Amino acid sequence: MSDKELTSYSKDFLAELFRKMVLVREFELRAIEERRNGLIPGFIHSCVGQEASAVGATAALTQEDVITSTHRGHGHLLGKGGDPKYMMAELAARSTGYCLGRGGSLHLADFELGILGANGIVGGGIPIAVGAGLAFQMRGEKRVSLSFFGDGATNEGAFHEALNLAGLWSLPVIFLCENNLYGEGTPQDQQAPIADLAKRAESYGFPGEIVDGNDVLAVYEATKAAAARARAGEGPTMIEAKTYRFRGHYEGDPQIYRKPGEMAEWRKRDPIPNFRQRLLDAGLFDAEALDEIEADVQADLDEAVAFAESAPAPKPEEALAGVYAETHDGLIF
Ligand SMILES: Cc1ncc(C[n+]2csc(CCOP(=O)(O)OP(=O)(O)O)c2C)c(N)n1
Ligand SMILES: [Mg+2]
Repeated sequence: MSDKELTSYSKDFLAELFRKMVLVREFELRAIEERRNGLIPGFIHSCVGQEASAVGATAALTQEDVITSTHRGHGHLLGKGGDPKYMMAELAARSTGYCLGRGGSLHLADFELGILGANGIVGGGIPIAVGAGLAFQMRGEKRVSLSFFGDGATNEGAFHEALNLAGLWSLPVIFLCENNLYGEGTPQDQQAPIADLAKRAESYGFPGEIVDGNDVLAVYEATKAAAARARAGEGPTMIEAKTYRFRGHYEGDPQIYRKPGEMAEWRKRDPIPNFRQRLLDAGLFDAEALDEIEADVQADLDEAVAFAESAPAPKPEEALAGVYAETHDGLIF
């Protein structure tokens, strides 16, 4: 648990952290339900259980800062201000979705909100975040780029190349590893020779820090400090948020790889009920106020599902629109 007193934060800020974590959890559960109902085609990699890292990290960024995300990215997007209506419509392959219904979960993006994109390629977002950080440095902008990725991604070449350059050039980048102990069905101890992945940062010349990834305030504080370092020109930071996913790698995953008792242990550390209890114990909110936030989230999600249902699918004849760009002399690429 983060050591700072809850009362040192504003009530609005704490309520917003709670609301966003509930939104992420309930968005995922609703998307899973709507997939069963036939509204959503394709895979869903939900981040149920990992809400604190998504919400805590993005709460420490400004709108001008950017993120890159993963195949498990709905929480990252919602944290950064993504609209559940456009997300739900995109998941449902409707023309009103973020990518006009052509991309789905793995391609969600909103450049205006600094969301440079989810990514179906494991580790694929990490070099993109480094490129954004390089652009900010070259333009003299005090912006920060944050890349979310999983434990499995830290075994990809792209991770090592990206961290090396970011360290060499002191780029304003935060590498936020959500270590949920598995890469698909492979336990972390069968895919890497070390358990604490944050150690990898040291070999690229910058600090790596481990935080309780189920404590939204701990992740927020670590990210805030890393963002301050980046803005001061002191270079990158890696944050390893230790966490756990409560559902399968994808919906339908039989999850035969889980260690006995592991889920029950992590369930005790569920980020949302624990944060709710902290807010109640501190006397900052009563149960009714928090219930109301939960009810508001459900209303927003009802609206998001209705928005997705009411929209048409993209037209086949428009399939190539936006794929090619015309140059000044009319050539199409
Ligand atoms: C380059 C690449 N290799 C393999 C895959 C297949 N794949 C999709 S998700 C995944 C596991 C990723 O594990 P991790 O980075 O820990 O993220 P998590 O799923 O745990 O959030 C794999 C191997 C892929 N999409 N891209
Ligand atoms: Mg993982």
